[in-house]
Amino acid sequence: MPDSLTREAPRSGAGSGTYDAVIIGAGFSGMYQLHLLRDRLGLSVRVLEQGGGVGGTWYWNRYPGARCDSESHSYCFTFSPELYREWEWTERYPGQPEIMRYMNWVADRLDLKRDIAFDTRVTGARYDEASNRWQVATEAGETLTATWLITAVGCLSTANVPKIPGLEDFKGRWYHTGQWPHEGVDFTGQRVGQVGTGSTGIQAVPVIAAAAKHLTVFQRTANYSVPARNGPLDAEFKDWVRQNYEAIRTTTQSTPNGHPFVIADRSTWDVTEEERRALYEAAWEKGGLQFRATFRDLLQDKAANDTAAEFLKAKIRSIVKDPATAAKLADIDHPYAAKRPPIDTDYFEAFNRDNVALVDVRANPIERITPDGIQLRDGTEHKLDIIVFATGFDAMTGPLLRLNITGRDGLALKEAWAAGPRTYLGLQAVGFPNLFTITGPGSPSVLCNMPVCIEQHAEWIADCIAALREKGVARMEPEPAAVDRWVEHVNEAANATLLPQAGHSWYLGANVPGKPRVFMPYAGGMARYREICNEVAAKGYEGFVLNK
Ligand code: N01
Repeated sequence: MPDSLTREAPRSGAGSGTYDAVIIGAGFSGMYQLHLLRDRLGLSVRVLEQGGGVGGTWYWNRYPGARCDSESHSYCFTFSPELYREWEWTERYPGQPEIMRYMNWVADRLDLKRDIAFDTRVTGARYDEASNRWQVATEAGETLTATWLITAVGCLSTANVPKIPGLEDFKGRWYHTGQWPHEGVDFTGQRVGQVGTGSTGIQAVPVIAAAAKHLTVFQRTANYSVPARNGPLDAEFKDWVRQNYEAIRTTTQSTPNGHPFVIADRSTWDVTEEERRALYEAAWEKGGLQFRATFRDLLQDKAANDTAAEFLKAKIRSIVKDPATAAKLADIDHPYAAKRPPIDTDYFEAFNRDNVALVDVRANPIERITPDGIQLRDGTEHKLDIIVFATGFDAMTGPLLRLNITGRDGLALKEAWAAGPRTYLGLQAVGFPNLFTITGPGSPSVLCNMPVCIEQHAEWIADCIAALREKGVARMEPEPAAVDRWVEHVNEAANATLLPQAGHSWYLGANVPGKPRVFMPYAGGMARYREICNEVAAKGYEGFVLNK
């Protein structure tokens, strides 16, 4: 990829100054929010971005095999039919370099980069009650002030590197997938250890295996995966996408998780066992996240879910030739899709290679990292040249808390959320006036195809700011009772599904030691959430306190 697509020319910092709005982050959300506030509302806006270019999560996640699990014709902006029809995706699922090309193309088409300060890390944001303005501090010592502060920092941008004793003494190289070197990593002739088998790890294994001398995969929790069936898109499909822009957009906006397919309107129990198997087989052949949409009750009814789980475990046993390895890979302890379901290209097949080994670190945990590799509790040492941590993120709250946000009366967001995040609609928190969190905890966010929920949030926020300005409202924050009701509703929505049953899922914050266990995303579905947000706005921003 040409360097211009990965790193912008150096700019002279953020520049202290006074703005209507400051946006933190230049991924999908920050870019669209900038466009709406600047070009539709005519506000003065500055975007502060830690990376050297646009792209957000895609700027950092350059690990081998990095590819989106959403289909390309739905993993993009849809607010403009012209932009939508003009860009042509090449594969069913876009790879990281293609997504970066797309995001740079959009940023250039909308002339966004002139208002983005790259390489600019926010170190703190403080609400000043006297002036009713946010003061945003950067690492370079600048201070920007703004009426509106909007976080567009993503849900999965704070890398979780496990605190394993001895890492500092490791003589080889180590990397976290979410902070991958821009120049890539040469695995040729190397003995590689990979910790983690989530969506990221499952994408990385086959690619690293093909390049390395040897790959040892350290698995703590076995995972389901369905083949992605990725491949180039033909001209006919590309035409169909261009011609069906409206229909595709209607589908993604009306389904619970924002994907371009509908969930089947049949129960697992409406069909015979034979028919069920045939439907699962067809979904497996089609590939992708759509497998989850085979029956409408897979995420609500444990017995229904068991039928999918058994089908997928049998697939693992049929692909993986060594029965002991297959047994470890199929020893899955949670319902299918209760954790974010991965999709893959030859993940289970990779374990049939001579140079790939699986180590069960649930049975025999990692004890420490030695200068030469990874040592397990029973004393076994795996000698390694490179360790890859595909160990995920301090999800959803991590990227917000590290901004050091302080609201009214000196209240730190960290204190306010000490027992877990509390928001109204995932958009605002009590004590933090005029602060909006795009895809914040309590919104569908990670349970939805991200660009779909990002567009909804950015549009709702822009409409809200426009309405408040028109009414002369200077300050907005939620009523405590509205937050209580919303938190209760988020819990109810989660408990109506099997999602909380994956006790170690990052949806619950369980992957980060010491993090409060609270189910963070809103599981009631994106379409329903959109209706609720529209209703709140139509009722004059019901549940918010508005001050002139
Ligand atoms: O992270 P994860 P991820 N010792 O948290 C293991 C999105 N995404 O980066 O389950 C040993 O899911 C951990 O084990 P356990 C997507 O939303 C999107 O893979 O905690 N193992 C688990 O196996 C996804 O869900 C796409 O027991 C340790 C793994 O590391 C989200 O990002 C692609 C450990 C972490 O899995 C996060 O996925 C990729 C330890 N100390 C990701 N600590 C696209 O759509 C953690 N683990 C492109």
